[in-house]
Amino acid sequence: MTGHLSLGTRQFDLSRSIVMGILNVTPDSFSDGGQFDRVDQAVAHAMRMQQDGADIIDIGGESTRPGARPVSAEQELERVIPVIRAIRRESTIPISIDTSKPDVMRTAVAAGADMVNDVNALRAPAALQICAELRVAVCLMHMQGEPRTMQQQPHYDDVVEEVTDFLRQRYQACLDAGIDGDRIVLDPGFGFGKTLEHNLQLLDKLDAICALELPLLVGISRKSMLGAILDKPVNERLYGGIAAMVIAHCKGARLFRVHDVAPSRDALALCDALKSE
Ligand code: PT1
Repeated sequence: MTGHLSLGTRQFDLSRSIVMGILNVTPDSFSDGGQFDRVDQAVAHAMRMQQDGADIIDIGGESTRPGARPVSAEQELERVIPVIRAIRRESTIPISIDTSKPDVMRTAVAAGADMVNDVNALRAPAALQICAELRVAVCLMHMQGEPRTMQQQPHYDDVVEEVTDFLRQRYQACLDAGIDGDRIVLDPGFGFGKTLEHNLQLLDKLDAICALELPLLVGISRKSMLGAILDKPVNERLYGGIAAMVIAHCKGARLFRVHDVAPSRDALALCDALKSE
């Protein structure tokens, strides 16, 4: 993969992999304590991930895990905005906001976010237009259904073809809305309305999506597809997740959304050292 990604005022050269460190600010992700403690803890974790080699911090205030229930825009804003502001005071590291809600996109970007990471691929009314106006980078992810029910009966005739077609269409919709092509990232959405078999087919055929010649992001870290293969709980999926990430890199992915930044950075350093692709 050659080319680059424009993020804020920065240009990322895609010959070096990009690590997006996950910062969940959902209540279940943090131990109790007041809002102030939580903001402090979140900032400390973000700074740790930056030190470990993260290129982007991805902040999310609504869980999109299978079975998760939606939260209101007010709730989401209350969780993410203080954290974005606080990280901005400490660091210039690019921030992405993991949201599907136009109000949250707008407010998060005003608070300092540089990228919108949307598991709904900007399908909410006005989301495309807002991202075009804000001139932010966007990540368009494929999902079948919605988080609460998406794992009930995922169905595809050809998962690779359907995901690729969807991403191609959403990419075109972005261009039509006036979003710059060099600010668009695609993501097949591992675990989002997909059986284990669907996830494995996508991983195996990731090169088909890379044929669109756009930067590809994958998020596999700690997910249940690893749990199903390894038969291990969420805190014992690191090595399997690293293997999946290296496979994805070999097939052309260049951005990786991970919990464990330091080991991921090491694994990707090896991948990046092979300049043959
Ligand atoms: C992702 C992603 C995301 N994943 C992008 N954003 C989550 N761009 C949140 C499981 O099966 O892959 N790409 N934002 C987290 N969502 C899930 C989904 C977490 C499935 C866990 C599972 O365990």
